[in-house]
Amino acid sequence: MRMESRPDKNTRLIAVSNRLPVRVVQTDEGVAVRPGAGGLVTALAPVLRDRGGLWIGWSGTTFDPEHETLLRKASKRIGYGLVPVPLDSQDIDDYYYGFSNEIIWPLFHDLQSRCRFKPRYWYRYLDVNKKFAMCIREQASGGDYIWVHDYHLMHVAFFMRSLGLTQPTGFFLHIPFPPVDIFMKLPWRRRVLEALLQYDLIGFQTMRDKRNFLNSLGTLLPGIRIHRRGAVSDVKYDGRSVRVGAFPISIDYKAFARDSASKEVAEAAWYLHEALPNRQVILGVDRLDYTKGIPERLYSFADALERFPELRMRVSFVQVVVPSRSEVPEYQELKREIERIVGEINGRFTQSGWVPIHYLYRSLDRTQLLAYYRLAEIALITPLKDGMNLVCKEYCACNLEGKGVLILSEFAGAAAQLHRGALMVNPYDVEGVSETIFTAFSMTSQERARRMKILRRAVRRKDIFWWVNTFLKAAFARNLDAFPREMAEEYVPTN
Ligand code: ADQ
Repeated sequence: MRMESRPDKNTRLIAVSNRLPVRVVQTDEGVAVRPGAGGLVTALAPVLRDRGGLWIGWSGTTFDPEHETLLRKASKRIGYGLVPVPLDSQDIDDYYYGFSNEIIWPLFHDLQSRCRFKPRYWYRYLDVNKKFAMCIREQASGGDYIWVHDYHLMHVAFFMRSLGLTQPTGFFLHIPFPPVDIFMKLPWRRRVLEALLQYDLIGFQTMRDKRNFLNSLGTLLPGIRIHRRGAVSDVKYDGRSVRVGAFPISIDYKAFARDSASKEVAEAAWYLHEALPNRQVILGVDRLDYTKGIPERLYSFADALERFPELRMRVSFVQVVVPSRSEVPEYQELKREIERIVGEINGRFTQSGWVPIHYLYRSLDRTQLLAYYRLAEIALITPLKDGMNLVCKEYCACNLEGKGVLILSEFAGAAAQLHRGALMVNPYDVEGVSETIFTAFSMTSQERARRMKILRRAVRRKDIFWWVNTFLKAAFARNLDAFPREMAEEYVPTN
């Protein structure tokens, strides 16, 4: 089925993800459909429109038949189909909050002590993945390519096959894949691996994740044959041939560069920086999540103020935290912890006319977000582990004057592509991060411009459209010679 080098014109694309690219929300006037944001929608929408495609996913709220009518109308507006998968509140509790976010999310970010391996979660995860497969059966026809996204839906191809569907199906994991010793903790480890091998192509963010996955296959599935060749490997198991590759996701570089050059953004940036005169702005932007390393980052900043008093009055740290999973007690606890640390540091260092940390707990509109990207002299992006991290790429795309310095965690997937221009840090190393903050602060404008040029080029060359094309090319290519080893960048620490 996948023998052409590209999907031909008649191949319809069906995207499948936990969430639809729109949200169904309750407003004062009743239920409404709002557009979802994010790179994935930007990248897939033109392909879906072009091919009369579909997007299948959860609408973000418990199912009501009225939603289908609303989504049908919205489909007409946006130019491709929107098909909701009906989930009830027990599904959402046990499949979404439970299996996906209390087991797979922490485990795959190497934080196994946060996992709650409740069997109930597993059974519900299987039920919901089957619901997705049944929805695909209702919608799909012979010439479709099914592209399933992320850790909530690892079993969809398995259920598709058991329902007799044979369409070529790809899977992309947006989060990291853990090393085998950690993956082994998952009580259902073998079943998850075997289910993943029902896809025809499995994509990871980095070579690190791909290698971890192949090592788990080699350890847990005797008899598997892995041909590691280049950036896309070939795996043979149980009479099937499966492709496994690394495809670093990215952003719509041109749109970020263009929009950050707008008058509106320039003005917003000017006003925000005017309020912080004669200071370098250090910026952190993250979803509220324990994987993003926010407390560790705050402690590093405090250490920098302590050991490098030259920084006092001369830097302002703006930390934007976007609300996320706010119904979960663990996330509420993290919010309280962050607020306590911010209070402690500000209480200790604030002087007349200078507050060291500006803490924003809210979602910013695009103009505001881009204004912060444009004005910040330093971006401090230090997740404990991250599939890719798009914020660092967005920061580079918006850095039109080349005056910004990117400090980046070694454990972000983006490290593989950006390590040549960024200052790399281990987010657990408080003193190392603090010294790097001082290095960035002291960096000459020539060195900043040199590094930012490298960064911007890297993001521009492999943007979100490159990502979609490369994944689909790997799905349809006759052979894998087009994916040589050199294509796969990797970060290797130097000290
Ligand atoms: P996330 O964990 O959500 O994504 P990230 O890649 O950084 O992390 O994306 C966050 C997105 O939210 C960015 O596009 C950013 O613009 C937006 N955003 C951030 N702050 C905002 C704010 N204050 N207001 C509005 N929008 C804001 C998961 C994985 C990542 C992987 C992506 C994509 O965890 O590792 O990079 O998927 O595959």
